[in-house]
Amino acid sequence: ANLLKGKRGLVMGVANNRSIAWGIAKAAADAGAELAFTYQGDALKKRVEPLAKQLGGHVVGHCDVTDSASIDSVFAEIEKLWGKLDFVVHCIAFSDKDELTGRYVETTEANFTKSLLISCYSFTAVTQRAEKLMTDGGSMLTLTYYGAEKWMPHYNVMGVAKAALESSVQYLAADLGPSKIRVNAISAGPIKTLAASGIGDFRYILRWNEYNSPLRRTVTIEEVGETAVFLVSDMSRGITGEILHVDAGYHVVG
Ligand code: 0WD
Repeated sequence: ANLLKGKRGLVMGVANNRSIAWGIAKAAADAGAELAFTYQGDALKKRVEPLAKQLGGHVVGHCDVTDSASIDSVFAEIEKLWGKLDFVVHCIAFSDKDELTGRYVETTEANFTKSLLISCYSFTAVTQRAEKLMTDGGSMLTLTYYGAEKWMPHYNVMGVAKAALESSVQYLAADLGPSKIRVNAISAGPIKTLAASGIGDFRYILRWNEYNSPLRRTVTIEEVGETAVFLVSDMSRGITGEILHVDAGYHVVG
């Protein structure tokens, strides 16, 4: 189907071909979207450039969301390239790995601040810039996890950051609704990616989901990608402020 034909989207957070952002990019390109990509630092540039090329996408530069000038420069590039924007996919999160194991109560102020800045505030910061380019309305999408809703082993400060991110989805949806910009999140089940490998006992969490989710399996980046296509397409034009679970149903388990 050509659900995204004529639409132009920015994809942030591709680290490699296992990234959720990459699953979304592939599905969006299959659906006819024209894509732009950012990368974080030179090490990832080498990975992102060939991937972007594979989908006929543009690389609009380095973006480290802790550096607001780099966010501005990426949006300036997009303005030059397209003059407007239809959707943004934000697949960015960070916590010091040492704090994704053991007890949440040990979280340091420095890692708390950095985790919330990168994993939560950056979506708001990106939305601020995107709003100006979404002159025909648009769709903002971010990625969250069930650890925002309930305690999960080892998720710790990321759970707190995701709770703040999910709340910000609601506030942003209300702010941007009058401009016909929708703001949603996908709450994905656990998937083995670079970021996930930093979480303690991640293999056990995958296994636990295989045994206990209603569909008795985990989900893939392709499945998250296809749901993302729906959420950034006009098919979902009545949906905003939503946290949509793509988790083989695990969220009903409790
Ligand atoms: O099980 C999972 N993998 C789940 C992931 C379940 C539910 C949600 N998510 C979320 C993550 O929390 C994140 O928000 O999905 C999003 C994408 O994560 P991913 O695909 O699992 O992980 P990965 O492929 O590692 O991409 C995350 C990327 C970074 O990769 P690394 O591993 O190098 O930190 O986020 C980017 C970076 O490319 N990133 C940043 N980008 C710009 N500025 C920054 C930053 N400061 N920090 C991290």
